[in-house]
Amino acid sequence: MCGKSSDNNGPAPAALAARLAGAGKILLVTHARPDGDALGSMRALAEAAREAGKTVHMLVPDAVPRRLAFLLGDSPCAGPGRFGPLADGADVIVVLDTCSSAQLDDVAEAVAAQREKMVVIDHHATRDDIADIVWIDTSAAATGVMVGELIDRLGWTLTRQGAEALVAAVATDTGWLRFANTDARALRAVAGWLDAGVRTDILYRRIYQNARPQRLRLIARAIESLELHYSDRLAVMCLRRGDFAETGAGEDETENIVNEALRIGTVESAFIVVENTDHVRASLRSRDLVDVAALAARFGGGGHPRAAGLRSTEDLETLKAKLIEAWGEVASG
Ligand SMILES: [Mn+2]
Repeated sequence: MCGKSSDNNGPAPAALAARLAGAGKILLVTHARPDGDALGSMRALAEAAREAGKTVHMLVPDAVPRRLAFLLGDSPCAGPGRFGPLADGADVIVVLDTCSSAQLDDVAEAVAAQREKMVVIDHHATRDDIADIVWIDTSAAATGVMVGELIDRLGWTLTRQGAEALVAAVATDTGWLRFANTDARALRAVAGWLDAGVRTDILYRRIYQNARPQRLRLIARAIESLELHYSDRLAVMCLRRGDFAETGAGEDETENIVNEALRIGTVESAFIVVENTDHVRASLRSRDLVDVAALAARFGGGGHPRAAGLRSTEDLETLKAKLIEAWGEVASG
């Protein structure tokens, strides 16, 4: 069981707050390929906990994407090799924005060994049994919304940098407050953080209008690769190793490219299959018809019904063909 999940009024957030209030040393961990919600939530909780007198460390299981590194400010963020010593020294370990072992990459096994110290704050439906205190609220637009509520519950102080990190968390997970998960709860939370002096225009520019030319060339390659299947209802794009080599773009410069295909009116779901150095991965997006989290789960991945992902050891063409076939089964079923 990963069972003490609950809404905002259930026992999980109260138990989680009590654990954090009583801790002196806190280790914050988020998922591999961290996004704005992962990093923003982690930074805000770190800032607030430090203000409350706690010793806090942050850790990601792989690398921090350079376009989002500013969200961590000058706070150091450890890599997977430091998990052991930091976890041994911590009173509590908070896993943010995931409850999936697969998403913890190289630290997944070490996390399992620290189970009694682990607590989880997450809004994804995909979950493994990694802790007893698990606050999962799938109705929350972002983990950042939950972190803001937790900081309020604890009576901790959110710094302006913390508020900015939470606006970034919620805005990036909602497509800048456009996606179906955008709700009044998220907008009220963001409004409170704007009152703290956060400038969304500056934040937008830093996150979305700060790319290298190589990324735009990579987007062009992805769009050039577009295939449409099932009467133009499924869009599939690919990025191969050669696309990265020839454009000079990095493997961390693919974020959101999958959404480009949703510009097409007939498209119900969009996939991008990406060949990385040591594996192939896919990002899946959907409107209402198909639950892509369930589809990703068939391939060992997970996420949200409208936004999910997976990694595979198959080659790109094989994985692409299997995904296209699986979508057909789910969409017609
Ligand atoms: Mn999230």
